[in-house]
Amino acid sequence: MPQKYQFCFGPWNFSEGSDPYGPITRQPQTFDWKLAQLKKLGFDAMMFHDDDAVPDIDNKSEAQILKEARELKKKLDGEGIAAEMVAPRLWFSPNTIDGAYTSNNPKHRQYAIDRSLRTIDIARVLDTDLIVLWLAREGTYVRESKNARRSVEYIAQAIDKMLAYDKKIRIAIEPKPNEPMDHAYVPTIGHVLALAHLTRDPKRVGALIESAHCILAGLDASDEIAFAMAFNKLWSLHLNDQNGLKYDQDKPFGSANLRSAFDQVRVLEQNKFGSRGEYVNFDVHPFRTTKPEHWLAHLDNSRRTFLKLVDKVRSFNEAKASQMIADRNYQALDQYVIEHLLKG
Ligand code: GLO
Ligand code: MG
Repeated sequence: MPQKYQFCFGPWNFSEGSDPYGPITRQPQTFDWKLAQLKKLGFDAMMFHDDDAVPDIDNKSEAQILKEARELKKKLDGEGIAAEMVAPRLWFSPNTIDGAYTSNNPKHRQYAIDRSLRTIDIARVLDTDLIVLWLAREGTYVRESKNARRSVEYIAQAIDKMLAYDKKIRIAIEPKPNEPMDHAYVPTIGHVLALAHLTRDPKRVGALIESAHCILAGLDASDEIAFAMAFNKLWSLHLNDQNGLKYDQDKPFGSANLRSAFDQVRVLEQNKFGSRGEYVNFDVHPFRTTKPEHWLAHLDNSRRTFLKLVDKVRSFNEAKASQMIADRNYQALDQYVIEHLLKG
């Protein structure tokens, strides 16, 4: 049976167009509006930061956090939308200026752990066992400002606290080599899988791959996907695109490099991504120039491109490709891929 894919995105994917050089270009919308758009587009699930689920979380009691999470769960159930994951947003607070789990200030490290445990509380209520860690500020601007070995140990210790707090959760680390940091401590999927082995339960620590983050690390996203899948560790996926080594662009999937997008979909198909209930997430943003009336296009287009590439993968003549490979005629194989992608 061919894989039927399920699709997902997060409320932050309706971004408003601000960048370091200018303000927003689209007026912020409510959460309810975003949920209605997700539903309208026919997506299956939503991803959440802890404070997407419970806004202003730092100023709320544990009881209030649980109450608001329950209200959200009711809303999602009413729409038939699942929560894919919850991620602690550990990069906004004044307590995480110098990093979260790796801050040089012990009080701030504790804040990061406490907040991660609240994230787990929210995930339980939203009925997902997946916690995502994008380790945004775990790195340095000034290399000598932190002890790199101790930082890796701090991250493993923080993960241990989460694993001990809830015996059912799984943690998917989303590596990214830079931005906002100059250098991040967990830059690639190989680092993620190695870090899992420093924790108390490596089986419950896996990976989330984002296409653009692989490109920023100078790596091929389809090879990174295959690497994680060889370990059965690809628990979530952020497809998007990125035009080389620039700021993090989060372009629509396939927008910069269609062939790479084809290779990513091919590797997902070959390894049956989604057969264990995993979602295809698009971590994409509208261009700053996008008008409010075109605000859904980057999400809809990413899914359209993905599904068209699924067709391209399924109609790729594998027998013909195998013959070219047997003949070591990679010149012909290269051209066959190009012509297959160009075929109307
Ligand atoms: C930024 C990341 C970010 C995460 C999200 C989930 O570069 O891709 O969007 O995926 O915060 O933790
Ligand atoms: Mg992402």
